[in-house]
Amino acid sequence: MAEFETVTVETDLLICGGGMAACGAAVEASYWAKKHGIKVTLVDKAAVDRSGAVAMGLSAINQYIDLNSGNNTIRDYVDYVRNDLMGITREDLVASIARHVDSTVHLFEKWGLPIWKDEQGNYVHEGRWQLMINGESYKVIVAEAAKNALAEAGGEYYERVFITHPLMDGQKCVGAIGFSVRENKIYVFKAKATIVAMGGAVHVFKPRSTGEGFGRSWYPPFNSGASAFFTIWAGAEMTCQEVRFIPVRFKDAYGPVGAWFLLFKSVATNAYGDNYMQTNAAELDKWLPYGRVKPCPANLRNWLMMLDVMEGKAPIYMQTADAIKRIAEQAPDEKTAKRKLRELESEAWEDFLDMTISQAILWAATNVEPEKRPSEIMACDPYFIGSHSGASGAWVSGPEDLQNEATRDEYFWGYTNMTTVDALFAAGDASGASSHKFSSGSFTEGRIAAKSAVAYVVDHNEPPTVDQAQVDELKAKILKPLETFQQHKDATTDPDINPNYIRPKQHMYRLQKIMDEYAGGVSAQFKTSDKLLEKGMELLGYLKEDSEKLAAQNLHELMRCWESVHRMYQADAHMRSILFREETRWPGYYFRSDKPSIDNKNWLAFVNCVYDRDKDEWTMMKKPVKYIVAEVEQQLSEAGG
Ligand code: SFD
Ligand code: AMP
Repeated sequence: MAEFETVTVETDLLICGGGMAACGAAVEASYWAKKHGIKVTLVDKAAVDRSGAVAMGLSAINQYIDLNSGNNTIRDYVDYVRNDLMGITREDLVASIARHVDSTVHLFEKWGLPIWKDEQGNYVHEGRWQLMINGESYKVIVAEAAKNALAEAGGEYYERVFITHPLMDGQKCVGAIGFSVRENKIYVFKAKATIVAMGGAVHVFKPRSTGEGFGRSWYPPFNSGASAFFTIWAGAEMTCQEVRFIPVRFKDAYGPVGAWFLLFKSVATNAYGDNYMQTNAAELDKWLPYGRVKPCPANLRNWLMMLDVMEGKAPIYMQTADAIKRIAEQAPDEKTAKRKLRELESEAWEDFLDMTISQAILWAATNVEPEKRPSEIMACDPYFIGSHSGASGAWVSGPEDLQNEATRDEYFWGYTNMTTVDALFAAGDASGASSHKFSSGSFTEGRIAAKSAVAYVVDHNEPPTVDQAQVDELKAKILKPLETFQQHKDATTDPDINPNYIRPKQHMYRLQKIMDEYAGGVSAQFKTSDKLLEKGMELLGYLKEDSEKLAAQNLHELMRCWESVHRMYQADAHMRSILFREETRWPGYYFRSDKPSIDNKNWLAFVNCVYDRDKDEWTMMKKPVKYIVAEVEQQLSEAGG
């Protein structure tokens, strides 16, 4: 096998990932690093300019509180998030991000991000909390700011280095290990504090687009569960691992719906023209108190749609033509109406071109004129994205000043955004129970985590102890698939068919089949049960055994091997958490047929879990949901929550 050089990088603060949260962390950490003489290092598996979920750009900034307007308060946002997550949220974390997010958005604008303005020069809101942007180059702008900040503070960044594992000194994280996806190099990063910001996970479940469309999913194919694996392997307490996210999107190319529903006030209907949000409204009473909150929680919006699909009333359509016509008709005269119509048409196309270019291509390829006929929408496949309307991630400490007597012991243990593992911080999709951060909130949480991690380094400024035996062991483990391939490749004539190994694609397909059929994927109409989960977990156990036989032909495949292993741990945590929570709380995300209703009496609680890598054992636990404002508790209990 080819020789691998080991590159050792010694730093004070290590930022794993180069997405929104990592860039926020780099900007903020660099500011404090200069003051304290601290070295900051960022490492991304890809090129920061176009990595992560924002790679293709976005057409909206989904979290902006607009505190200066006086129309909204932090409390309003916290209420919105808690209700959207059916009561399960860490209010302290949500509030911590919300109180700083506006300043992040103003920074984006200063750095050159075009935010839509109306004739009076005010931001154009998509909805109450969302702003419209010309965001094709959003990530490039944010990456430039992060790189400039690092350069000014003497920091550095590494691109195309895939992080596989944390480095541990007992219960403390002392850095990370990974490999270059282009050169034969292993990277050992030794750090006094580490921030995990490697996004969420897709392709844990079988996607709707397979074969020739494989890779076209809503969530970017390159986010593959690295954050979850890193924190799980380090022994960090994880939360909300059952809270997957299934967005509703334009069918097959996954174009966004937010602008249609919120900005254009469009309606979606079944094939017979019925608005399922109205015709199925009675169903909402089964999911109280959240069934009757405004806006209706995302999973319940999905659920009302799915009920029609299950009754054979598909396809489901976004009535784009009606929405455009309705807005144009409000114009005072015909000439203005015509101009408005043209404007709306171009906004509709731009919404896709800024964020999901393939949807515009699909519209063009299938002769869709949104002003003339409706377009199909559907529920995508399940994703793990704690920064959006899912909630999975690590359990992190909240800020001290937002705790009250009830929350302090549960939600606060020192440095803000530190996980339960010493010196290990998490932000963005990597931290859980603080949904609806989106791009701006993830960047903000990266800033919060970085400020706190720098404070940790200042307080614990001793060199990390990294055991060489651990590094050697991990290095051998990481490179093993290359060795396995070389050793056995000549046993057969087709490298895909070989009794001695499993290739990463086969491994991923097997994982996806298990999750799809047993854990409530697309084919199972998002339904599962205790019995299905138990069987699925047994099968996942065999896959775990076979992971020892993963084989990689080259560096690219080596990355694919580790992506699949990362996803497998995310899958494990997910199934265990669904099984542990003995109710259905988020119909529209998943439905447990053996426990088909919400049980606020017993399960208005977090499901947390911890993995012991030495024993290969999981511990499941229930953690209380506490509110940072006491009246909320009161209101909820009066409403049966
Ligand atoms: O509306 C490793 N999101 C939207 N947010 C908005 O504000 N507005 C929108 O319009 C949004 N839309 C949207 C969104 C997401 C997606 C997928 C689509 C559309 C199609 C949400 C935000 O994008 C999201 O909240 C943030 O990006 C989350 O930030 P963060 O930092 O947690 O994740 P990231 O940006 O994806 O970055 C991950 C980074 O990790 C790297 N990485 N690095 C080293 N080693 C490994 N093993 C690694 N694995 C991953 C990645 O390369 C990347 O740098 S809307 O349609 O919903
Ligand atoms: P999306 O494009 O679906 O990610 O939506 C962007 C933002 O709008 C997110 O904050 C969503 O929660 C919100 N949103 C989308 N559709 C609706 C809807 N029908 N009602 C309320 N909020 C919505």
